Amino acid sequence: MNEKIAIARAPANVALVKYFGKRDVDLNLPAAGSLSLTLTPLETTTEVQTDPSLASDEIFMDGVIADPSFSRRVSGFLNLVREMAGARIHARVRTQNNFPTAAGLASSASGFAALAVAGSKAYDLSLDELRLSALARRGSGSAARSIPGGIVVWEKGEQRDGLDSTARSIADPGDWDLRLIAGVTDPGPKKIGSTEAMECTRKTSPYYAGWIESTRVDLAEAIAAVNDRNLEKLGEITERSALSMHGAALAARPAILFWNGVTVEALHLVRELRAKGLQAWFTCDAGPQPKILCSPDDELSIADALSQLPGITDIIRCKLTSGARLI
Ligand code: 2P0
Repeated sequence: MNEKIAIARAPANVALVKYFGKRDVDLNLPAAGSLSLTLTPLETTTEVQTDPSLASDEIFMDGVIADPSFSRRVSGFLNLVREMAGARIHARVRTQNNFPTAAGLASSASGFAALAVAGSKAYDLSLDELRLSALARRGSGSAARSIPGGIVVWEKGEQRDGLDSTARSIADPGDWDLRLIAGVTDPGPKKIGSTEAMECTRKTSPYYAGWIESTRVDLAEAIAAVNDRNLEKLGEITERSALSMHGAALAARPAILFWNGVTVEALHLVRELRAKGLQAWFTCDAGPQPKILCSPDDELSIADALSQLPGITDIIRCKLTSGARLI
């Protein structure tokens, strides 16, 4: 196999119905389905260049050699791609995010989605969207959801091999104008990784079973709310899914607390804004950054209120976009 280059760009996604718990850790198979928004402007751009002269993979993040644990994760993912392609040749990978890495802003989702698209192309694999989604999932569960665009459902799947645990779009970006505002409270990397947090919650939280059961109901109701374009209903499900996820994690032993004080203030703010008649609903992932689902009409007032909250250092206004693609 000769030298080949492919470059892909993938958007981040934020789940409204959260994924938090695995039925298979090695294959990144979720214990329940989830629903997310594929969002611009948060994105990762990744170049994969196969090179017969390399003795091992070379991974660069933002122009410098990546740290060993990240490099091992990327190389492990490339091994899957090589296995599928029947190839042995190593690759040089250059990846770049346009937002803080590993801070609960979904960098692993956009990162592994971009790597799946660029890597499969560089190794001459021809994969359709569902197979790309299943491949991206092996790198990071939520990456499955950054392959399609718009509003996305990632199925739990029933098969043990996980080939039916893939993500698909249930609404295109132009079908419904939803907005999401991400507040940055702390751009540093999070204290506990998602996999470790999920496994600790699954094994020790007395609320884990209830959390997974409630997610099944939330997912069905959220899909119906999307089909009806009912923002009120989707917002209500969004906020309760996030709070239930964090509740289950808080009840783990030892307790997992992703939030800081600003996250809590942001939740109070969202509830106050809603009491004043604005359409705003809180969500938060495996980090302290508050995120607000809102209507386009209320977006600017909500962004303004969030940016004035002490401790918010930046806000990122997001809207729906199309999925990962080659550039
Ligand atoms: C989500 N999170 O649905 C949930 C909410 C975090 C909280 O998907 O272990 O980094 O690699 O599958 O993809 C973060 O999960 O975890 C995530 P792994 P990933 O967005």
